[in-house]
This record gives sequence, structure tokens and C-alpha cells, in this order.
Amino acid sequence: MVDAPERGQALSDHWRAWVVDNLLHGASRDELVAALVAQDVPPGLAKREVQAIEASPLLACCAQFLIERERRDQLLELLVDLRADRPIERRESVSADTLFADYWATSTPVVLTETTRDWPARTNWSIASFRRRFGDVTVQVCTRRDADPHCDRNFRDHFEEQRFGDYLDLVERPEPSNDVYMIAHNHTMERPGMRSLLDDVVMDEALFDPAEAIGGCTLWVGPKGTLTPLHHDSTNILFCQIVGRKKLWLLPPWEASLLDDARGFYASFDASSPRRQWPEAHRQARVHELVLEPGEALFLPAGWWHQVRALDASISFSLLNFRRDNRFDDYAPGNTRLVQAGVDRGSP
Ligand SMILES: O=C(O)CCC(=O)C(=O)O
Repeated sequence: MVDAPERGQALSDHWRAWVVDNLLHGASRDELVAALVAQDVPPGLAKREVQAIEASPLLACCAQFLIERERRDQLLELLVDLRADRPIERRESVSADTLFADYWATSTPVVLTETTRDWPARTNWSIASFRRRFGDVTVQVCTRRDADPHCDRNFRDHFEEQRFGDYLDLVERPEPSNDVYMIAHNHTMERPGMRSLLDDVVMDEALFDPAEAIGGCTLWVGPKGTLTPLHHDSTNILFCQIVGRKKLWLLPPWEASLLDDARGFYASFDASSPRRQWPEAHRQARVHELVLEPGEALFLPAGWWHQVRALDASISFSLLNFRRDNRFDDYAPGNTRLVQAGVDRGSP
């Protein structure tokens, strides 16, 4: 029981909201009056309140929103049912036309096992070679991550400039750590001292625009054990795992329950934890788990939820500079106008 149903000669706000909720979900006036009376609300007051709420234009307005929501939910459920057990495909590589038609346009992830086969990065990139080539370059990394459970959301609070060589000493430590991580937001590829890395990347120019590589490509370097929590992006990404392995948990954007408690780009739970520990609303969600081996690339469509754990000291390289408009900034379900205004009842 949240509070007493009665406040003087009226129902409390909580109980009024309870009446609205139940009317919208099909309860009858008599059922609601009986339930309120069972909570010691005088019968006359219970009947008056339920009748007043039934007649309110606010209830009609809420009903209209619910109808619209139910229609969209039906559409999402149709999509979920149609795609239910489709596993994530693994292919050697695909042409630009196939990628755009079969994966981009259908929001379908795919692992490409041979896409980076001819990249000099495959032989030239390692922690040791990065130290030799770039050890004295000043880079930015995220530090003190362990002290902040929302370190990825608060990434700016964790920025620190370091000599790359000093950072790589931390990356090479054998014990797993999520305390330091060079992430996309550190904009490493935009540092003049680091741009020669692009010479080690072979872009399919039908798929990617090399002129957009600076700003459109990102580097992730971290120790074994880094964890990027469950989130989505608003761009399509070709995520290339160059050194070490990473484990990923993927959920499609149409797993609609995740939208309800998303905040910003982040979901509310740890997809790697046992399912029984997830919020009840998400326990039926279909999760795809996969490990990217060194050299493998994942095409990850905009909106797909992903959580990433480094199984080894790791270097990953992402390309976003597709030859298609790749900004879906309007897709921000965890940050809609009313969520920003703080009126979401689910706000933490
Ligand atoms: O590799 C990681 O830790 C995270 C990668 C990621 O989330 C991304 O590329 O959007």
C-alpha cells in the first residue's frame, strides 16, 4: 500500500492514478468502486471519484495515447515475431551493395570474418608496436572508471591526458581492469600524431568515404576486462576487432521493453548478469551473444543495443564514414522531450 486512499473528502493522487490506470486497462466502474471500498473508502466517495474520472477529458486524452501506443506495440511485436530466431550471420565479407541492401536497410547485424584480412593493421598493430610508434604522443584516455558506476555516461569527467606509452603500460597489465579505457570519445584518430594509423586500414571505397575518415573512424584501446555497458548508438558502425578478443551481447531495437527505462543511450541493466537478476520486464528479451576474434568485424546497425567486454588486452577500430547518410540523431528513445523535462514516471 503506497498511501491511504482517502485524503479528506477526496482520493489521494496515487489512488486517482490507480483508477485511471485500471480504467484504461479495462476494469469496470463497479470493480473499481468495490476495490476502493475494500480499502475502507466510503462507498459514496468511491463512486463519485470513479464517475468523475470516467467523465474527465483527461481520461479520454490518456486513452487516445494508449490506443496509439498499443498500435505501435503491435507493429513491434509483428517485427519481433517475424525475426524471432534469426541468429547473427557470419560471412567472410560482402560487397558494398549487399551490405547496404541486405544488412543496413534491414537493420541486421552481420559478422564479417575476412573483411580486414588485407589490412596492414593486422600485422602492424600490437601494444608493443603502438608503444614504439606512438609512445611519446600525448593522448586522452578515460581513467578512474571504477569509482563511478556511470563512468560511460559521465565520460567527460574521466578524461585525462597521458603519454601513450605510459597508458600502454597499464593496458598490458595481466590482471583484468575496467579502470582505464581509451574510448571513441577520446578522439584519438583526430590527433595529428596518430593519423598514420589510417595508412594501415584498407577501406572499401564503395562502402566508405576516405575523405571522411578523420572524425569518421574511432580507436578503442584497453586492457583485458574493459566493459562498455548496454547501450545503443544512433549511427551504423563497422566495428573491427584487430587485437585481442571481445565478447558482445546484442539486442535489437525492437525489444521494446528496453525503451521504457532507457536513460540517454543506456539501458538499465547488465546483459552479462544472470537473467534472473534483470528487471522483470526484460527477462524474455532475446539476446545474441558472440565473441569477435582478432581480425573479425561486426556490422552493427543504428539502434541495436550492445554491451562489450574485452577478453584480452584489445585494439578495436570502428568505421562510421559510410557512403550513406549515417546520422540517425532523432533516434533517442531514452532522451525524449518529456524525459528531458523530467515528467517520466519511470525517471530514477
Ligand atoms: O568496444 C567497446 O568497448 C565498445 C564499442 C562500442 O560500444 C561502440 O563501438 O559503439
